[in-house]
Amino acid sequence: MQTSLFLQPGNIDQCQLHALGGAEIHEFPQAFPESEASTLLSGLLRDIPWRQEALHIAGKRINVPRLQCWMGDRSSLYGYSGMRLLPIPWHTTVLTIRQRVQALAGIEFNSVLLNYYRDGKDSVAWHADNEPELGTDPTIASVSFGAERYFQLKPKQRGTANNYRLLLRHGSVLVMGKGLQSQWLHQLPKVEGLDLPRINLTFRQIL
Ligand SMILES: O=C(O)CCC(=O)C(=O)O
Ligand SMILES: [Mn+2]
Repeated sequence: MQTSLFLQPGNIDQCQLHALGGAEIHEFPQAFPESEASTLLSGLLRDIPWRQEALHIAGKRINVPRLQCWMGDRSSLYGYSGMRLLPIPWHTTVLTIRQRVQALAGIEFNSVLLNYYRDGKDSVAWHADNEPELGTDPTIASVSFGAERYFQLKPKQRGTANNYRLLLRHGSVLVMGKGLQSQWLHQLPKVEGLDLPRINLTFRQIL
């Protein structure tokens, strides 16, 4: 039977569990094999209409240190840090990626935020993805292509657990489960001297 290929929450041979205090991450280090991941990376670099978004702080426009694209069903309007992002329609390559990710996560997603880190100077600062439109404690699936970078995590309440980090491999998927957005913060720090691009897709369910 087809569904038996996908034991929940994914292909168990390939799944590594990271148990953090009060939260779990399921990592699929090779959800997309090397050559497929490389084809997907170059397709996304070429085809996605990457945009420079900006924050407006104290009357100043500050560019976020990465390029982005918000994609999804028409209803999935999303905003954070004062930004409103209108989704563009699904790109076929991204739909192919979503299919694999949904099978691993065992749930459906109606939107995705794509981030393009052009080199080690691009980054994302400490945050949790806990905007009201994601509901309470959402499951978010994160796909990485390109340069390997560290994903750092720290508990929101200091002293309740040790900080944690994991390497985001080319073609890997992280399924960030319950507790991760409510109890933890995450970031992708800058890397000195890194001259290679990375693309990340975080699949979400906007309610
Ligand atoms: O690039 C990553 O791995 C993380 C991106 C992220 O946390 C986000 O877009 O909310
Ligand atoms: Mn995030």
